[in-house]
Amino acid sequence: MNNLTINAEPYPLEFDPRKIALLIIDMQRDFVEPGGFGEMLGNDVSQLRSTIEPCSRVLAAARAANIPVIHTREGHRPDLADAPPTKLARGGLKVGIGDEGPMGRVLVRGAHGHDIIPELYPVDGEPVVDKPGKGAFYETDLDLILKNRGIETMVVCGVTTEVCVHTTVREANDRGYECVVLADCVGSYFPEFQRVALEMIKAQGGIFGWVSDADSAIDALSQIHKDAT
Ligand code: C5J
Repeated sequence: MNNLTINAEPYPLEFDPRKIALLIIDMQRDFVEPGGFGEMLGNDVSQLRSTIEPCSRVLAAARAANIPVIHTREGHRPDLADAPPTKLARGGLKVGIGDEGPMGRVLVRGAHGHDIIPELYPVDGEPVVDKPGKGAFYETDLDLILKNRGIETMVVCGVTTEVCVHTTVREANDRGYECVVLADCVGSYFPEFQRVALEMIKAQGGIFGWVSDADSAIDALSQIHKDAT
């Protein structure tokens, strides 16, 4: 199969359709629904909800193209042994990580709030990477999963743009992966951070990666589907 191109900034990204994956970062209730960790930090979580519809369209296109889809979740063991004390103390929250909240224990694996929202729920065969930090490569098996599948390029969606998406894209870039971040599929609680975080990725000739959008990604992924049938 020939290489394909996704329309992106700072310039179109060429990719091998056998070596591309979709990575969806932390689309968990704790970040996008009221009563979760995001809201406990003082954020208006409705700011992130506009990402759900374009993300679900890209997810459907990735599934139709039969490319690997990988989901991540930020959170901790129930005994919190993998949570740095500094992270637990940060913000001096009344109800914080590990405490009982309206959706169960905050950012704890197995809690209702920790899980992925129903609109983007993984199906069988889609790995879910549980990560204790902001970056999806830190203390996880994501790199191994990608290497075993020969992945070189990732289409990146999820939240939040300037925290877990940025950290992960930087980690991926240093490991030699090419990431294209879809502007309408990533979200921030702060409109200014959203704008600047996307600028930062594509500045200086694409210092960390590329920026595109759901429609452009779907166009490119639909070419894989066409070629394969
Ligand atoms: C944050 C994340 N913002 N998934 N996590 O704490 O971006």
